[in-house]
Amino acid sequence: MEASQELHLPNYMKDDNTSQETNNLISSLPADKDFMGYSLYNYKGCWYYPNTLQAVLDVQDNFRPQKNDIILASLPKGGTTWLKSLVFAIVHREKYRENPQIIHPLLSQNPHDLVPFLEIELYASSHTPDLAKFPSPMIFSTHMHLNALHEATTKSSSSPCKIVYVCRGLKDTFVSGWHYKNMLHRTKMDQASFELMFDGYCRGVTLYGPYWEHMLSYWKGSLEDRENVLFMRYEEIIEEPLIQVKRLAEFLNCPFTEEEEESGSAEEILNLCSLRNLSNLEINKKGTTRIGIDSNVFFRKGEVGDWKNHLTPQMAKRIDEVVEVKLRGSGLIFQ
Ligand code: PAP
Repeated sequence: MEASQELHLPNYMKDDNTSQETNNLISSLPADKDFMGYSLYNYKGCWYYPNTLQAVLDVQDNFRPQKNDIILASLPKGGTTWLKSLVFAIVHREKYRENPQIIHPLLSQNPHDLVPFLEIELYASSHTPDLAKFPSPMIFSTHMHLNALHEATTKSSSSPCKIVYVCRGLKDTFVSGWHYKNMLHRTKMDQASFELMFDGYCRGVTLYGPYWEHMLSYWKGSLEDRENVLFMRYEEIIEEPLIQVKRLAEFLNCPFTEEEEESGSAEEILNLCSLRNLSNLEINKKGTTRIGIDSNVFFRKGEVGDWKNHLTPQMAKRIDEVVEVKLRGSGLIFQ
């Protein structure tokens, strides 16, 4: 597929919002192309499109979280939408329980509009966005590696904020990303594109890749600072949702009370945030998120092991081998 083909392109994939200084930096960086022919640049071990890199640099220069802020970090297609809805529902649960006449925001807004991306939304449109307009505690999200995010968070004058990370087995993540790409660009790509995308993925040349480095940065960060960095896996939320929701609430210093346990508050949150519930809402079926992406592209099957329907045994073997080698010795076992 040629980059010149007319496709629906989100801003983060473009190269029209970079400063002269960033252009100079870009010209000195290792370059490659994604499977569609769009240029990616490697900055400090991570691949970015030009606009994404610009926004990441702006986050690093200008974003200084406060102690009570919460950052939801995720591997792209690793469970971002689910984590956003769960954390929003957990953190703001009192507000909506006390005011049952207020419609819960998750019923009228896409989770991505409730928890904005730092670099894909806020710092993509301004070097210094107005963050004061968000309710406290502020919940932000990012796909940046932890070492890139730390360039901002460790420079904050206040104590460290909480960071929750979610990722998913890399074969399912790839397949989810493939479907996302087709829906995002409103096109049906062919088998050759599928294979090209897979090759780039296994080489680590994909936006925010290599994904194993992404996972490792948060894995190590969570081991070094258990109080402030929580490492979660999509599969474990699927397997034991109640345990994981409670774990999340405890980590965020808002554990479920005994009364809430008895009244089934955690179960209610899980139902509200379920794929079935969210994907059937009008707003998520027909709406468009603030960053101009159709809301429905974030919801599909949500099945563990869907890769078996798409990858050949050879492809599965290739990615398993890459991951095994890259994660070896880290203590992180993730296929
Ligand atoms: P993003 O990083 O682009 O925001 P992200 O939300 O991480 O995407 O990934 C989308 C995947 O999460 C989809 O998986 P699938 O392609 O294998 O089906 C989507 O279906 C799944 N997903 C979205 N919302 C939920 C949810 N509420 N519960 C469980 N899975 C969900």
